[in-house]
Amino acid sequence: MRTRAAVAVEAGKPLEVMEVNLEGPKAGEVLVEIKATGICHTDEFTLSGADPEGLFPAILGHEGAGVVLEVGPGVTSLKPGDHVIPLYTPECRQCEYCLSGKTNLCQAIRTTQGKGLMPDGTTRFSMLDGTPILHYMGCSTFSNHTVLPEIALAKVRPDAPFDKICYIGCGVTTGIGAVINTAKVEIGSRAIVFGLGGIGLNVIQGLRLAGADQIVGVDLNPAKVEMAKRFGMTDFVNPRDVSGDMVAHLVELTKGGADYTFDATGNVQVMRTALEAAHKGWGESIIIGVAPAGAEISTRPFQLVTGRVWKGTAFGGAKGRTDVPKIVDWYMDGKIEIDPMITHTLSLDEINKGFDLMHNGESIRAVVVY
Ligand code: NAD
Ligand code: DAO
Ligand code: ZN
Repeated sequence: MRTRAAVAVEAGKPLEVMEVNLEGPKAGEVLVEIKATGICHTDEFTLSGADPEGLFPAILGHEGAGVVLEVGPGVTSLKPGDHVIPLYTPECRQCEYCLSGKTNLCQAIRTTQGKGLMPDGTTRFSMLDGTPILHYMGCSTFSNHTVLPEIALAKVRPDAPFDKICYIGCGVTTGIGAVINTAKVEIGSRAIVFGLGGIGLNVIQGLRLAGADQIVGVDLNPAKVEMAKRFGMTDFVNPRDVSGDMVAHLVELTKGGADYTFDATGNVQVMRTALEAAHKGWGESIIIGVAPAGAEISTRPFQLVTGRVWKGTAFGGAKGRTDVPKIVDWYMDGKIEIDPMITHTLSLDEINKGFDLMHNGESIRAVVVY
């Protein structure tokens, strides 16, 4: 079939909206009509060329929601008409990683997904002249139609709005999951969140859900304050307003250091501050941000010797097929909020505007509605 997609032709160039060819689903695969997709910082990271694993030409986008149109041979858990959210972290429930119960990093299709290919080693997308186009994070939601492996789709309730629940495909789940699955924050905790963007705000609402007493937000952009307060931030620190040592300031503000700190900036200096602002003896610091290629983190080992713990999280530690439908229910039941974070809605033709809004710090989430 033919469909319309925003193609990342090469790094550092705007996306080009064009008609592309899409082959139907092969064994174990599913054809999905994408109804809405968020634009995440990670798409920007890859498009900019800063992602060492970025491949081109490709169809980016990994934060979508849509409807199953057709299933390939052997697909048993989905049927045409089902509403789904694509998963860049699949859940096969059979691999060593899935069965370990210790991680959400299913490895069933890791190798081919990392190469921009379907599990059989081929791509379903091509340009009208036949040039192959690669998949991205196994999702490629910047296309009106896409093909995914069955294990990379979460079936969700049909009454949930696509233009809101697409955000559960990355930002919402990553932020809330970092709090609940990775940090396992307890009621009454003190926490610091570095970076109040699309991920950090969801860390904040996760902390509120978990019953944290103090939620300190840190950002260089004061325009983020109002929204962060709305989601539960109790204190705000702009590093530019702190004249002395930032760690000492945060330790004093949290009366000895935070029980949990979260980096949602991707800046390795911030990651160090986050670790060192965690409470001596038990504080845990969770890295969510994706740092530039070649960047390294450092601290004095004594910070760990004295009980601080450094952890990282991908997709908030969520097992997609199991957890994503539950998070959709939380949204529909009013347990979590999404609507205020969708600051801009665009058409596919306007997708590059979504990247501009992100660069300028003007959007939390821009969503493309097909
Ligand atoms: P965003 O651009 O919306 O937000 C980043 C925020 O950090 C902005 O508000 C910015 O002002 C602030 N910031 C930047 N530098 C800062 C500094 N030095 N000190 C304080 N604040 C600073 O980005 P986002 O969509 O929220 O994504 C955040 C990070 O999370 C990115 O690195 C992204 O790639 C990563 N991410 C990780 C996962 C995962 O599974 N681990 C998933 C999605 C995104
Ligand atoms: O299993 O080796 C692996 C890698 C899984 C990829 C996890 C990516 C998470 C961070 C990227 C940000 C996603 C938007
Ligand atoms: Zn698996």
